[in-house]
Amino acid sequence: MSYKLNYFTFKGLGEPVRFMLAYGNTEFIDNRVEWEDWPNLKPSMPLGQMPVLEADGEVFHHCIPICRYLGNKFNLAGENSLENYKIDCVAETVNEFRGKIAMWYYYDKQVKDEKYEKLINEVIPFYLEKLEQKAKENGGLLAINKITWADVYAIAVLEYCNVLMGCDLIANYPNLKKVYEKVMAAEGVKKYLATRPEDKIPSF
Ligand SMILES: N[C@@H](CCC(=O)N[C@@H](CS)C(=O)NCC(=O)O)C(=O)O
Repeated sequence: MSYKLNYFTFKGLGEPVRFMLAYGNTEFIDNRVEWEDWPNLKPSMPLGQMPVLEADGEVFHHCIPICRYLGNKFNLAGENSLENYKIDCVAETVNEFRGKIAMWYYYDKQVKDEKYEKLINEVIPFYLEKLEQKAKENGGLLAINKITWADVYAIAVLEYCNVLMGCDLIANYPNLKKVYEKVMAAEGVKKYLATRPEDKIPSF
């Protein structure tokens, strides 16, 4: 069975899918599309956006639903509706957090400078403290007391946010560090990281 992930040449919304496939020890074609090649490819994508995963004879799009699908396949989902709600809720929180950082990153320099203090001193700590608390309650995992696709998703998103902010955002969050270490310790993830290309973030 062949898997092909189509995304750009940076982490962004593609990295959670790459991490999920790696965590599941699944060989995949990591199709990193150059920004200048995108206009030709865009019309062939379900919503004219990426990530798009070709797998199991289907074409999957939207990052979180793809991760949820892979989570179900790789035994990284919950056992019941409540557990699955908790997993979804973490993923949504992390996605919202990423959205705030990504929005800031793509402003022009003047607006970025104006908004930086609030982002770094208020917005980012607000989300990280909530997530730190979750990780504390679950013994170093975010949603429930077993590793789920939300943990893998969160760490991949965090890696992207670290690039955008130019620092290790969870340096002072010991329980989030535990989540990070658990995800990074997976054999498939270690293998993926050993050959992961450097990011090339286009200037949109
Ligand atoms: N809801 C989608 C959003 C995907 C999305 O915004 N993709 C952006 C890159 S991060 C994209 O393809 N931009 C190029 C374009 O819209 O032409 C998801 O969660 O995957």
